[in-house]
Amino acid sequence: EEQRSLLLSSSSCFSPPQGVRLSYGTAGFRADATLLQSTVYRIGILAALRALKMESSVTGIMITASHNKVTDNGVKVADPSGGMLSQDWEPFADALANAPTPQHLLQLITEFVKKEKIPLEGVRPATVLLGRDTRPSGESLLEAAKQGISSILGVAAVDMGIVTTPQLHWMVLARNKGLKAHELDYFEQLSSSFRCLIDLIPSEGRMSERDLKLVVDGANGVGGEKLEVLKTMLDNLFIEVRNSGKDEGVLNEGVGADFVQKEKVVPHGFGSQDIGLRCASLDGDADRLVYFCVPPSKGCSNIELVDGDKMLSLFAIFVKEQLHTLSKEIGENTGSNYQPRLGVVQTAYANGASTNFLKKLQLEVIFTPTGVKYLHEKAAEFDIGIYFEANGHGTILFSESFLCWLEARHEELSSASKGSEQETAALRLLAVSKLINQAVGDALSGLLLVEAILQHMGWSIHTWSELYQDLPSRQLKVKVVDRTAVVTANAERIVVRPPGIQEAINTETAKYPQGRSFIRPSGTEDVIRVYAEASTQEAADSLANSVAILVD
Ligand code: 16G
Ligand code: ZN
Repeated sequence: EEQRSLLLSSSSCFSPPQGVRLSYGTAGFRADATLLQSTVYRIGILAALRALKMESSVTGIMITASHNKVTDNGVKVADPSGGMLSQDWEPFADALANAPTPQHLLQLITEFVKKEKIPLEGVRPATVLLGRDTRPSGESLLEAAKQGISSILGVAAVDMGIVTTPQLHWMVLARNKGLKAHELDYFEQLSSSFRCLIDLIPSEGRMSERDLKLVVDGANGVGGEKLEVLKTMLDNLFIEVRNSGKDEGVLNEGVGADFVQKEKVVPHGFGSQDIGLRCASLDGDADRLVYFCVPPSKGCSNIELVDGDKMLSLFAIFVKEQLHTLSKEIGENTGSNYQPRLGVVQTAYANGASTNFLKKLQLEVIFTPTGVKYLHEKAAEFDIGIYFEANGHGTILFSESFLCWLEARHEELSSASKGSEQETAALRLLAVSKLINQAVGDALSGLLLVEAILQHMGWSIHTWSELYQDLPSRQLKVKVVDRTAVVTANAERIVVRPPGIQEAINTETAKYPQGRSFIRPSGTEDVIRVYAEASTQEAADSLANSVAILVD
């Protein structure tokens, strides 16, 4: 009864916006910030219920609209695992957001609590961690989330302040493992595992000071701000942060990983003074990362882009090399028969050249639909699963059982053959598992891993970039009335509805050497996205255009 009246009174302060239907898309709710008060309040309720349902654990709420414009905002929930909200709760999120009155809302909650058997009374207190990016609207939305959380008895909200999306996910995971989960602990873990990887580099590989310099575009968002702190804890890497959000620039405007990856041009604040330097770009909430080089001459405006596919390739090469070393025999010791399963996960957007490259490395390549939750889930099926979207979101997941085995193996090796290449390989993999965010793709930890591996290999960004040559590609979007009319299968690589379209796409594609094209409904906008690649840029453009006409 107390619970009922609490919910009724608090929800009366948050009426949903008129005439808009919100849906928990690929990455939570996103809209113009002025529309989101009631949704965020309701997501506060959901995250609190989720924490109670999962045996009074810790869940999280992140308020961000990532790479979208500064006036937008959004909200998403981190599950106790640190990953995305379990997909079977998404319909409940939709229903909550769209309930027209407090009475409807209460009824929905009552039914859901019953159906899911969520314990409301006599339970241990649960916690929801709250975070937000640098958007000005974040402060009042965070208040709304707090109101939602505290309208569920037995659940406390803890405000982590302005954090990157991956930091918030990391904190949720750390708290549920009973570990320290403050921002300083995060920085500590990243910087110490980075140092560990650097210390394990064979001495002949050391780079010159100039090669240790990296210039980072912070998208005028939270990532740049955090990197300014993190970089002071690092030796052996000299980071200059631009677009850190401290000066004039606007969040995501002409800057950031999404802009750089889609437009293939240098972000604001970069130019001819950076020719020859290694550059990287974060997105607005620092869960995406791409690398790039400023083009050598004025006439050529296209940057040399090193995207998520190439990060995946770099990580895969390094991990595979360590696994190989680890499996080598040492003297009488026959090593171990255990063969950990290494797999990589991509989406249809992965450049065809990257998929070929990975297959040549004899890696198991799996495809999933677009969206972190799908990739993450697949990667988690391997002992070591590496996933990346071409747009720069990705990470490496290590299974608990593999890590246990690795710890034990390392113990064994360090007593039997300390300093052996096998022991060093084990140490490297352990360091990678601590450096790379196990909850979600993280631009800051990804950046440190890239830097450590480049130093380990003694590679320049060009050596890395030349692992393979990207096929020219083009992305277009077509505005449509009803994007749900397009239904895809086979990880979005085939259209099954409307009938006939796939055949027409096949006919167009067949006209181009190395042609590949697909369409899919966006999960975040009312558009159908078109992707095409072919052996030349002209061909890719022309294929994309003719496929776009089929959609119209
Ligand atoms: C969201 C997804 C991202 C995906 C993008 C596709 C998360 C955290 N983010 O930003 O992974 O690439 O949507 O957008 O899942 P689209 O469906 O509009 O093409
Ligand atoms: Zn993002």
